[in-house]
Amino acid sequence: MPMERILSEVISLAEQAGNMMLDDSGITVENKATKENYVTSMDVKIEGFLRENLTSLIPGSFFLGEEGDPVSEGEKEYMWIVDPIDGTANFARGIRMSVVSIGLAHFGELVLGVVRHPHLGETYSAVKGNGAFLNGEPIHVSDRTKEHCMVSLAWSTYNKKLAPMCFEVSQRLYGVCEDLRRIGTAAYELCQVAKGSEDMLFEIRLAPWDYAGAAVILREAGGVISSVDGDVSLTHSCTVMAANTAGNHEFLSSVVKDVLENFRVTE
Ligand code: LIP
Repeated sequence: MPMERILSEVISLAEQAGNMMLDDSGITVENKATKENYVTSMDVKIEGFLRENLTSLIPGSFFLGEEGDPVSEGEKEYMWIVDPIDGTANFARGIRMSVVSIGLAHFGELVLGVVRHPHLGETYSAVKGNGAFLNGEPIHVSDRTKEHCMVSLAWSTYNKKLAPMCFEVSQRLYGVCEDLRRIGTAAYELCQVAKGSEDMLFEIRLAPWDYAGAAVILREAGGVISSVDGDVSLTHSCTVMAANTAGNHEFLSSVVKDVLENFRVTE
């Protein structure tokens, strides 16, 4: 099946999953490893829906989701990397800022991304080499210089021992850039960089399902995303740095790497 046809099917599935999210009555909420890390019955329901339908769309494809068993190591021709609800803490508290995030990798290279925000009616999509879109309209990163950048970031909610390092990065960026934002869904925030509303993102120890789909969208919109060691990982959490331009990505990387070294934090 051509990738454009797969994209059309994935957009439909993401919008169906988003519609499930809109009916948030009667959900149950549980904590995972820490009091800050939630999983709801809706996360599990949406992940089951996407696991069944995405692996049927490409027979033999693997599925790596936030709520299911981790995928085994090794090369896979096609692998779905899915966060059924990115921004679960927002969703569990009734803050209507959560998205469905779907990425597809082909032999370890990200080739397709869809991010759906059901409350705003926004579908971000991209296939590698074919551009990035919001509801079918082309999107592109901004050309703002670092002094005029708005930066999305977080403070290691799931491992607060790393928070001091994140606060140091925040302070250094706040002294140079225009302003900071903490929205609580990396996939949506990366899409805001892709559409030119925001300009950078930094987050330590993000999981692949938080950024896989949005990374394709951001790159196709002209942006840059990496970990501190190179490309973002498809199977393990990593520190993510994203920017509208190569120059701003270099600036962000220099700040993050200097702080990581000073705090002796390793990936
Ligand atoms: C969330 C990320 C967000 C991060 C949150 C959380 P989840 O993913 O998208 O950027 O700051 O702590 O990890 O857990 O809601 O799927």
